[in-house]
Amino acid sequence: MKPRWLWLVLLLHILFSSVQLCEIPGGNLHHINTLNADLLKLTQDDSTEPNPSIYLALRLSDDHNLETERYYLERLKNVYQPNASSSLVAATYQEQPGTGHLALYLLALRVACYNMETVEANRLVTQLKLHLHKEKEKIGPEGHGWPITNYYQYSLGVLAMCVHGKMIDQHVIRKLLHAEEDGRFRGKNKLSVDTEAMAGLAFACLQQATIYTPDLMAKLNRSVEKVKKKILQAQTPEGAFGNIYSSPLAVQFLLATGMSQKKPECPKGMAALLQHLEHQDFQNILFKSQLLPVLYGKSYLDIASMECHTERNGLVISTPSPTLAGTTRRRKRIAVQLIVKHPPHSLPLYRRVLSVPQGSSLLDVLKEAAKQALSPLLFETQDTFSGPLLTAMMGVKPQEGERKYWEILRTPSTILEQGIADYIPQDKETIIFKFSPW
Ligand code: B12
Repeated sequence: MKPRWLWLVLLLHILFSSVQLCEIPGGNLHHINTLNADLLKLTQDDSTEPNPSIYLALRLSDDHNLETERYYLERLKNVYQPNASSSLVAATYQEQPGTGHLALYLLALRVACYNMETVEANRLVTQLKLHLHKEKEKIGPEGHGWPITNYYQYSLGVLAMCVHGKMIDQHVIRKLLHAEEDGRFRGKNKLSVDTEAMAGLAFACLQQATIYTPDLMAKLNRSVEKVKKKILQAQTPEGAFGNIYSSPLAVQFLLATGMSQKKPECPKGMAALLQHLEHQDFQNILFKSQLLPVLYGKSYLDIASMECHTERNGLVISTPSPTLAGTTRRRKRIAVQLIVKHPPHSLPLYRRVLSVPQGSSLLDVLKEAAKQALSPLLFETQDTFSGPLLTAMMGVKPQEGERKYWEILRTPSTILEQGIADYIPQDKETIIFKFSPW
């Protein structure tokens, strides 16, 4: 943990230097290095599946630990290309990776300057093409349906193809343009800034390609401006775009599209991000890995021009901070109420007040509820790149293809901006789990 005065000095330095530029000068800033080293440390955890987003962040950094990066790429290959991998302990992907995962992996290969002129690499590109085709078909000719995954992953797929300089079926692009124009990047009647930003990055990449018709180019130009307008309008008084977790990607988009340096929105957003970094002590992996490129003034669009030579190789893996043994004993206990709702049934499927140590995560509360001898809570989770997603409660889960999920709210109706592993409930708080459409 850094002393507070050091954070303050760094923050002031960064804020001062970002007044004119929507970029932070990288390199010697200590806390950028801390985030960098922190992500590097995450690569050492062999117990979790490697995450291409972490790799993208490390590669887009100005400071590297090339050996660790090489090792992590090998781990990614073991998962996504088990046949091509030389490792004997190759982990096999249970099913074919879906659109988003495949797209992230292809971005990882490009950011590593991997030779794509191989049968295996071409097979992956073809696979992504096929995924995008199926996503497009699922949306339907009128554009009223939804992709198989979601528009965020659809955009990631388009971005990955574009970054590799691959020609994309213009119908696939037009579907995404149409969805943007039609305001379909929404969740719960609220703009999904993450999705806008990811689609915006894909459009911005396509803008730079010279292989599409003038009519399509004109549409792309218009959409980039629209995305920019929506993202800027989504800025909160505190400076976040949408919420703090969508802000790194939003700033990536603004950087990639040459946000006017005279405008105050970008430095304001950057200040909010830095403040969050300071206060939250680097919690969320997705947030961290989408933020690091921003701190170097980069975006996922920069992957397209990666050259991979003369890289600064000196980043060291930080040693674990000493834990204060015994200080967690005798924590005050708090009461948290859990309610599980399954509309239209008016009676909750579950309701109980649990007693847990202060500082417990919501996941800890769920585990405590599951341990109760009398009417235990039943729940299931699925590991994702954002952490454990709550997938089933009291045996209720979405059917194959059903657009429903377990929404998490704080009474009376505040939608949580964090998942079960990250959210820390307060004393006497009531958390509602509601099986909802999305
Ligand atoms: C689409 C989406 C959803 C969809 C996913 C369904 C689907 N099949 O597409 C639905 C509507 C279910 C959803 C739900 C939630 N979401 Co959401 N979601 C996204 C979005 C826009 C894209 C995810 C994606 O496809 N990633 C790409 C693929 C390749 O990565 P992946 O890890 O395989 O993706 C899976 C996970 O991201 C998972 N997922 C989606 N949301 C969340 C949230 C959490 C906390 C976890 C652990 C997993 C998870 O669903 C994806 C598909 O399987 C992201 C934005 C982003 N920047 O990632 C927000 C995002 C991840 N969601 C977020 C939140 C807060 C939630 C909810 C907690 C909201 C709530 N209060 O109910 C719930 C999860 C509740 C639960 N049951 O655990 C936040 C997470 C912030 C954080 N602090 O971690 C994000 C970053 C949006 C934001 N800026 O606020 N989400």
